[in-house]
Amino acid sequence: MLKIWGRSSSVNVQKVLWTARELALPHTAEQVGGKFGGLDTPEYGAMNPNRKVPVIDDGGLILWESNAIVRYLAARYSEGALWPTDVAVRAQADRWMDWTATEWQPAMVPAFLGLIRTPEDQRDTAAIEASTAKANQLGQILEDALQQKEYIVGSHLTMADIVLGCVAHRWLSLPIERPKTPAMNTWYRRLMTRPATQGVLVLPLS
Ligand SMILES: N[C@@H](CCC(=O)N[C@@H](CS)C(=O)NCC(=O)O)C(=O)O
Repeated sequence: MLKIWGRSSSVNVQKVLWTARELALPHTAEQVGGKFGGLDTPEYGAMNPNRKVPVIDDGGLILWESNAIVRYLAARYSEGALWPTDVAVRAQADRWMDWTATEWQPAMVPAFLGLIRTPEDQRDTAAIEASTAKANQLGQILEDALQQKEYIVGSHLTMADIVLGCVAHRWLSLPIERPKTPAMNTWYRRLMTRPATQGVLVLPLS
């Protein structure tokens, strides 16, 4: 059975939990990392030398890096659905997944850590403001791309919506000033009606 390690408050773990639930894959999920600890054992280091979450074990295949895990699960268990078979469509899904991991997600990290995980009197306001401005600028790119679209690529949910959706959940839930993003809000609400997101994309952020 698929095993997933990682605290469910992690956006990167949420991507994997949602994918497993979306595909109705029988799985176990172990809370490790953050306040749960467990990343400094020799056994965990052997699975992921980065000592980060998430990690999966699927029938002996140990894998880390959240987007790689989502791609693997989609390719193995959801060809033609979460995993677009058309190479050009898949390239666009990959493009949005890589953009999320390398641009949008890192841009909002200082704002997230400052506003959600740091006591008010210890916050670096300048860092939070710079992070918010960058995350908002990038959020506008996704807003523009979602105009007149139900999903980010193609006509149905793909792996790219899952990865983007987890990060959009975080951005849309941060206590910051944001530009108006009606297309993103409609898309996000559509994603949040899916049973697989219930209990995974939760509030408040923590
Ligand atoms: N690029 C990696 C990043 C993994 C990562 O940074 N994970 C964080 C949580 S989001 C982590 O393990 N932090 C240490 C901890 O939770 O104790 C991925 O996408 O899987």
